[in-house]
Formats: sequence, C-alpha cells, structure tokens
Amino acid sequence: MEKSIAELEAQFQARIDRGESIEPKDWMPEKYRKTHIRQISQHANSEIVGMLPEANWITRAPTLRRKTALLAKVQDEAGHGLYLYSATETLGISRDEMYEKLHSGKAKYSSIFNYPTLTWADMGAVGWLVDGAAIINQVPLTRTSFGPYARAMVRVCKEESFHQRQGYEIMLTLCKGTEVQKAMAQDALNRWWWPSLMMFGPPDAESTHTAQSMIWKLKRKTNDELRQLFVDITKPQADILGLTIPDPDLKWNEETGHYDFGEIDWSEFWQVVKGHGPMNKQRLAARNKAWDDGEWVRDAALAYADKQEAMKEEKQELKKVG
Ligand code: FAQ
Repeated sequence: MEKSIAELEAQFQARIDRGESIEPKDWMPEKYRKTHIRQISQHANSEIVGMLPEANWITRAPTLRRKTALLAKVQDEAGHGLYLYSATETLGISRDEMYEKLHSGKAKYSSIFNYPTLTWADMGAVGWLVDGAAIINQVPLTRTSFGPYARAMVRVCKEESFHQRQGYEIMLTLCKGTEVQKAMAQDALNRWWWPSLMMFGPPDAESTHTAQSMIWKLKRKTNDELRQLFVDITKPQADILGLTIPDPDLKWNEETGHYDFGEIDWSEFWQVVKGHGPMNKQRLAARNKAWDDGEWVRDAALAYADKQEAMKEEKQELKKVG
C-alpha cells in the first residue's frame, strides 16, 4: 500500500534523528529540498561574490609572498563556490537558474561582502574575522544532514583554516610594525568587527528558518550560539595582537563563562541585506561584468564539447560500417 506523505515525513525525520545522511536520490519533503536550495545556493553565491573584495588587492599586495597567498585564497573561494553550486544542482535546480538569480539581484549572498576593502590591513581583517566567522559557522555544517553539503564542507573548512591563518598573520605583522601600520590594523578591525558579527544572521528570536533547520539538522547550531562562540574565540586573539575590539560593552562574564557584548545595529544589517549597503551595487555590477566578459570562454567550451560529441558519433558510425 502507498504510504501517505505524513508517514513518509515521519520516516524521513526518523532517519535524520538517527544521524543518517540524506542523499540526492532519497525521498525528501519538498520544503527540505527548497530550504536546502535556498541556503546552499546563497552560500555558493557568497563564496563567489566574496572573491571580489580581496581580488581588489591582488595587484597591490606588498610582497610576492603575500600576493601568492592572496591569489591562492581567492582561487580557493572560487572552488568553494563551484562545489556548492554542484551540491545544489543535485537538488534539482540548474546552475544557469542560480546564476540568473544572482546576476539579476534576486538571490542573496552574505551581507559581509557589501563592505569595501580600503587598505592592505583589510586583507588581514577579512582573513582573520570573515574567514574566522565562516569557519565557526561551517565546522558544524560538516555534520549537516544533507550528504553533498556536509562533504563539501569538510574540504572547505580545511581551506578556510589556511585563509584565517594568513589573515591573522597579516594582522600580527602589521601590529608588530610601525605605529602607522598598527593604526591601520586597528582601523580595519574597527570597520570589520560589527559586520562580522552580523554575518551569523539575525537574532534567533527573529530568524525565519532556524527552528525548522535545527530539526532537519541543516543547522547544527543557532545564529546566536555561533555568534557567541565567535566572540569568545576572537577576543583573546585581539588581545594577542594588542588591538581593541570597538565595543565598550565587551567584557568577560564570570557567571556565564562567556563574553558579554554590545547591541548589534540590526537596522544596518537589514539595509545591507536589502541591497542598500556601501558596495551592493558595485558587487553586482562586477559579477555581471565578469559573466559578460566570460561569454566567449563559455561559447568556446560548448563548441569544443559539441565537436567532441560529433567526432565520437562519427567514430561510432565508422565502426558500424567497417
Ligand atoms: N547576509 O532565518 P535566517 C564565507 C537572511 S561564506 C545576507 O536566520 P538562515 C567564505 C537569510 O538568508 C559566508 N542575508 O536564515 C568566504 C534569510 O533570508 P531568506 C556565507 C542573510 O538561512 C570568506 C533571512 O536573512 N556563509 O564567508 C544573512 O537560517 C572570505 C533570515 O535569516 C554561509 O552562507 C547574511 N549574513 O541562517 C568567502 C553559511 N543572514 O533566505 C570569501 C551557510 C541571514 O529567507 C572571502 N549559511 N540572512 O530570503 C548559513 O549558515 C545560514 O544560511 C545563515 C542564515 C546563518 C547565514
């Protein structure tokens, strides 16, 4: 006898509760599929748009060593975007559709990439804080219920860890340098601190998706839990650098065993998410330009693939004849 949707959903949830991995060909509720397409494609978009603020500094890196590391990091982000688009495709959406949504401004990507990178110290701050926040968010995702996403996260996290270290090392070098260099590092921290806290998403009480995503084990920790972990890990790192986190309310709380921190400006966050951040227009324009400029490469690759296919068919015909 055919099972009802309610029975299928109960069995599906039981699999998740037992810690089983859900694979693309398995039955899944439509809402599970859709919310995974939403989160994983937004994540992929973030990796791709996230290349732009740092790519801005590749030609101006101060030494060959810095340039090599930055170039490798930006290329890694492209790779992350591609694994994540592939993982999303297994859920039944085409890459063209995802690109179209990104390029037309309909799809989201992380708020953090709508801030400008003004000085070389921003390369340090982005690696330290933005990749640092990304790791804290993504390590729990290596245990997310959807197999292709969890597996992509394992490799992504290894690479993010190198990115975080290269950023922190830039900060350390600047902080051990001249007064001007240290001031540059402090200025970068001042500008990137609050946007980094916003990366984790709205407070749990206002988060649309967290409750359901926790039940499906798409999310393994909530936005607020991850944000707190980030503050707890990052504050001692700032102390080692001798830098001050721009939050007068940041202090250790003996009772909770965590740092308390100040109020986040959520109106700024929503402005950025809605497309009115400092760099939203430039980011979208740069993505569209890269897409348009790459048209001839896509055409050439397709023409080559068509030719290969035609040659294969011709060979098969000849075999039949001969
Ligand atoms: N920016 O209900 P929630 C990286 C939206 S990768 C923009 O809490 P959810 C690597 C959210 O989509 C960084 N929008 O949503 C790198 C939803 O709107 P919707 C990206 C945001 O999904 C480093 C609405 O607000 N990482 O940095 C943001 O449960 C350096 C309500 O929010 C990931 O994507 C935001 N920050 O939780 C690359 C990790 N936050 O969709 C280059 C995977 C929330 O209903 C250089 N994603 N919104 O229209 C996640 O963990 C989750 O999706 C969250 C949001 C935690 C981001």
